[in-house]
Amino acid sequence: MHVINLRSDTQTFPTAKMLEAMTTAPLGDDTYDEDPTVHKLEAMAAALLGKEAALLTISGHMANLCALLAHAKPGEEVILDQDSHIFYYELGSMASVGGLMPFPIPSHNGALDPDEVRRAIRGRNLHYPVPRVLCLENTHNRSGGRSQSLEAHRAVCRVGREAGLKIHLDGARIFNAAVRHGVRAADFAAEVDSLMFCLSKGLSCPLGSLLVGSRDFIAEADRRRKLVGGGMRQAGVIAACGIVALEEMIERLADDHANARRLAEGIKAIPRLAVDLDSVETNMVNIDHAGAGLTTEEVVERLKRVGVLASSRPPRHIRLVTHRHYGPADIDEALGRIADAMR
Ligand code: TLP
Repeated sequence: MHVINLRSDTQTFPTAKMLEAMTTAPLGDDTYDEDPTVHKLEAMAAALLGKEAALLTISGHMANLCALLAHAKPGEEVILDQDSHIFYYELGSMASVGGLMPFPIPSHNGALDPDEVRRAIRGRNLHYPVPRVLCLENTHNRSGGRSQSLEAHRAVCRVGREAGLKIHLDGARIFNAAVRHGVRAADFAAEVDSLMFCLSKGLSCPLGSLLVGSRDFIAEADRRRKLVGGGMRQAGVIAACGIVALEEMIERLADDHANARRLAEGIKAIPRLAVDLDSVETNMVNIDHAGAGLTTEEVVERLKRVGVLASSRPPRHIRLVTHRHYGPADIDEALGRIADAMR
């Protein structure tokens, strides 16, 4: 039985062309700023997102952290969603490494409400930390891959800009958002000071993320990357994959979205599981298993036994993420197995 691994789009392997590119790319020492393949990828990323410069990092977490460290000083405040990846899954690194003060506020279906952001931005007062950064996330992981429209994005960015905040967008899956809304990723980037996107998710690279912004900002972020031990040497081997990803892997994300919808519609027909079809906007499906009377880990374990890997979103959800390795036939196979497992 072949395992159908829907834990995350991070589970994707590099394509044959990526592996070939890794072995043929010209290399140099990136710490000396001499890797031509890194230069090429960073220039491509900056151009694609409409920013002056870009910086390659090992992970999305590192790119987010470098961005925050470059934007804010210790004691300054970062307004962000309490369900954002940065707040929920990044070990509080902004506080432990950077001395930054997170100010978490709720999101609604993955989006921050402009009025709630406005209320969270406190004026200058002897007692308050200085609000410095507003963080956004699109697509939004914990809401099940929901994606804010360009209009919604612009509305919330306007609030941050009017208050003089720096705006950072965790766009780990910004191309999923762009494909979903039929706009350019650069349209989202135009509203923010910095944007991070991942090569290692639906774009299928083995690792790597890019941070984009102004030349001055990227120079600062480069110093922060070194500070957190993220300087690299012949990083062109990573960058070579990224170049292939940017050339070939973006448009196909629409297939992942169609497969997520197929999956969600199938789940709806399985007794004891529930899914909100409206929430399935990109490549993720959050499934409510409360009707099964099992814990999240028990559901994940049952699925594992039938060869379907899911990730847990306790207390009552599991998450399935579609990606390049599985087409409609695999989705149907997974649905059959899930139905068996829940019987
Ligand atoms: N998300 C991973 C896990 O960490 C949950 C996943 O499987 O979805 N921002 C967002 C919105 C993300 O979803 C992730 C990874 C990151 C940042 C961090 O990227 P990496 O894993 O490269 O540090």
